[in-house]
Amino acid sequence: MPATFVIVPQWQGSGSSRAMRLVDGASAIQGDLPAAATRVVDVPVGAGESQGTGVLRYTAIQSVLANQRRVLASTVGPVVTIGGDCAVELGAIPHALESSGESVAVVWFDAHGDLNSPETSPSHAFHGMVLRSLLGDGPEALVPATVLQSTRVVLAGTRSLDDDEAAYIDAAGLRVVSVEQLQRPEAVVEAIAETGARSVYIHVDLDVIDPAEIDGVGYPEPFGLTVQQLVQAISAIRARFSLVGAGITEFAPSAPESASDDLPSILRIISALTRPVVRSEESTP
Ligand SMILES: [Mn+2]
Repeated sequence: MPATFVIVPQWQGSGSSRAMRLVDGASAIQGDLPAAATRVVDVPVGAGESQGTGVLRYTAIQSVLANQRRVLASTVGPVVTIGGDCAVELGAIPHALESSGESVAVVWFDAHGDLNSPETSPSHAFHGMVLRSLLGDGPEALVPATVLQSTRVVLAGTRSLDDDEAAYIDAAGLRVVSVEQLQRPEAVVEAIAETGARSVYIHVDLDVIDPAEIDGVGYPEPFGLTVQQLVQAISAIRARFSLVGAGITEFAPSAPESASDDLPSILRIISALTRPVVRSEESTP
């Protein structure tokens, strides 16, 4: 079944000074997607308030989440969520887990861990906390009913962690596949196989890509993946596991007219996520 694209132009989860450019990024990607297969989630214009939660713009994030859940409830089959900031995964991943009915691993392609809590976060921006919230540790209204198991998470291409995030990774036993290891696409496939999962959700924060190959990200980190390596890793994953959903986040072009510099790369990634594949298991007689 072809994927439905759900656009979530949320910027309130980002702490970047160019957070509002995430709205331009979402709309630039939307312009290249088939309109009939695309839904757009309403995002409030205002920043919202933290209400003492330790989460910047907490009320706005809560209201986007409610809108996103309503849109997702009207979709059938796999969804590719287009951010917006990484916090759009708070609606997308529980929806994929609840819809798939089989054991799902989440592969988190991201330069960062997104594993802070309101207590440990230096910025209090929720996009840096979303994976930890998905794992069950966050403000009550931002912890999903279906939480992710730490044994089912694979961090991929991670290379910039706060000390508290590194400690959390060790304590929770999260698997990490480094940029170096990803020179061999099978490395991520093996890490997923170790989780025991049969299917996969793929999160892509575009900052997992090396800054030499992507311009429109708010938090560039050196020594990342090439677009080719990311596409090869996605293809290797899809050859082995069924894909229950995916997210592409954090596209924040420096100006609306410069979005076109990065769009060919982004469309290659979307194509790797959505083109039909025959899995190796199924092709073996
Ligand atoms: Mn991220």
